[in-house]
Amino acid sequence: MKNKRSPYLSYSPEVADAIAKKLPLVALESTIIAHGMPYPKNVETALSVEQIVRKTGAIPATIALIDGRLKVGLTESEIDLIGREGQKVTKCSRRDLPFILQQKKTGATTVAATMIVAAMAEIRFFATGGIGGVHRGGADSMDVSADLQELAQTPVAVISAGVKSILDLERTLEYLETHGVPVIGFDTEEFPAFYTRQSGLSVDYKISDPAQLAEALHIKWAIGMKGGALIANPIPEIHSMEKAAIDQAIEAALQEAAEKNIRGKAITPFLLAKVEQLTKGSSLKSNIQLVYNNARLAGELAVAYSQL
Ligand code: PSU
Ligand code: MN
Repeated sequence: MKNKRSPYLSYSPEVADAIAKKLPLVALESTIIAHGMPYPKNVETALSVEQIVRKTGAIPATIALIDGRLKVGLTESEIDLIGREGQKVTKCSRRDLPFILQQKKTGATTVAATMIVAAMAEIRFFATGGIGGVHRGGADSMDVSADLQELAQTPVAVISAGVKSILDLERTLEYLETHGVPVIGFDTEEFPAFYTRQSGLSVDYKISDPAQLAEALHIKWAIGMKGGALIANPIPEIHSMEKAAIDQAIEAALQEAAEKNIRGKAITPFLLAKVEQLTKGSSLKSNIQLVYNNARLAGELAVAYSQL
């Protein structure tokens, strides 16, 4: 279906129907499918995540670039295509969108790119696993994910399980503070570190009630403030990993990345795959569970927001 807001935006039938009925929507990214998890677990996870969103009363809109269109809502076969093609699909952040559209290539959207497309479709909530941030050694390499700038300018709340310690968590939070991005801990005062609930770092606000959080965001946008918010939802205790085991895998992955001189957009997918391999799949299990947990919260927030 064509869209009046952008000639390049295409809604799936389910999303078009949800917009017509003014149902709450939750955006989902596709880089996590193509570059964040191996096939076929990536496809199974993406489909389950959509089901979890539906159970909350919201409608899922997985976002990707296909055939020169910004797709908001994917069919099962489109999700399968992105999952099967995996690393062959172009990873698209903000800078890439127009070029991948022009070339009519299949593109998987990062957090930044997913936020841009979600905002075009007026979707305010977006669930994922982890966001990009300031890389370790980032003060020297200047490797700072475009996700952080996007949070500063685009009005979408991103629900994540915090940031993986492949990144420099402290500098990531400093960067967000500088750019005015609020970090809200859902029912926690501590910023979670993706696989574990602890980081030793604090969030800006602890909020435990989705309705209260939805209202605060509503106020942010109602008073004309630009930008989004980072909602940090800790991994459920029973699925969290042992800190020593994950730290060890991350250190080894970082060392190999340095030896192989992997940089730029390739480094995040490289580290994710390496960590998964080194933990023999146990990090993947945790990763899947925390995404489910985030999808549920995002659905609840979208529903609460729609009731304001
Ligand atoms: N971190 C994760 N899982 C992911 C990503 C990051 O734990 O799948 C993906 C997201 O799509 C994120 C992107 O937006 O990597 C960040 O890439 P970069 O650092 O190149 O901006
Ligand atoms: Mn980077």
